[in-house]
Amino acid sequence: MNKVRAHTNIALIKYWGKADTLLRLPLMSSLSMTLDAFYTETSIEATDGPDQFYLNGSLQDDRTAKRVFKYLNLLKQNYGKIDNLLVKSDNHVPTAAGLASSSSAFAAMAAAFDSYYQLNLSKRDLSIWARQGSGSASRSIFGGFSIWQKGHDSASSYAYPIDENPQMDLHLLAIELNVKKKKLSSTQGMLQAKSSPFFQTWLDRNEQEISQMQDAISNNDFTKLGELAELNANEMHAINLSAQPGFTYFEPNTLKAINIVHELRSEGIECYYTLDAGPNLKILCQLRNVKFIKNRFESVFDNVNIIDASFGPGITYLD
Ligand code: 2P0
Repeated sequence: MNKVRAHTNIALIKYWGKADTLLRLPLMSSLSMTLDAFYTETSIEATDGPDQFYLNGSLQDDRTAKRVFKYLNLLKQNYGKIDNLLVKSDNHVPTAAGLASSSSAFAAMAAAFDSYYQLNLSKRDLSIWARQGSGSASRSIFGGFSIWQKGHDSASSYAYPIDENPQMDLHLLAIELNVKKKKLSSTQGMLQAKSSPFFQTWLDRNEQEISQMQDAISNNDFTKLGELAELNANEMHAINLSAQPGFTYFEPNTLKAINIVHELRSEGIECYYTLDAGPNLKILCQLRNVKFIKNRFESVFDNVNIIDASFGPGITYLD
């Protein structure tokens, strides 16, 4: 067996726009935090039967399996492999609800392929391959904080770690307001976002936002990190709202949750939010406020599931 675990990551400076859809080359660099609480475990082996993909124990025969084997065929072609493959993935993360399950999924997939065929790929090459499965997966090869540099072609567009064992007091509370599959895929959302009159401004600000976030990290400045992450997420969602036609991943409860963050801050409880291609808010806070913030959200939303995450590791080989 050759099981590999990869953790999801949350972008603090986001990837939202592609230069090349097929190769998943981004129009901007992004910076993320890998999370301990959400991960995917995947194993790959050759089989005498047909290609088969099991997700959480069930055989997939829909477009999920098609996407996986289309991706694995790229790897097979590149490395001269002709086997049919048996792929088993277990997702410890709500699938497709803006908690970026594809980031851990394709990082684990690339690493499991490498592991099964003993290709001994470098982390950089794994990041390049993971990126071609799902852009954000390029960053999940690494733990802690990492940057995916946009590059100018496939060979130069990969992630690298900034700090794989950060000492920063930083927690992310994932507020699961809705775990249903999202209506608009990230690929589609990114395509549509390009029609916003503010899209060029979004791109023009990227370099500065990355460098400010790097400074916040190296200065261990939680306040700056939170402010920058919240602003960047708001910019991304403003691009969506102002696209033509406009769209949004927000739901009524998303706005309700944003208002709670505003309220908490006005009470002197320091916290910030970020959100991705889905309605679920992620709160950035420090350990001393985790309990208080959780209690507040639980008192407003009945039976809401809140997951407390902090820094997770890069890809891990399990057996
Ligand atoms: C990110 N997101 O940087 C951004 C922010 C969501 C919002 O990357 O189309 O599944 O497969 O390359 O990586 C989610 O999109 O997109 C994502 P594809 P992916 O994390």
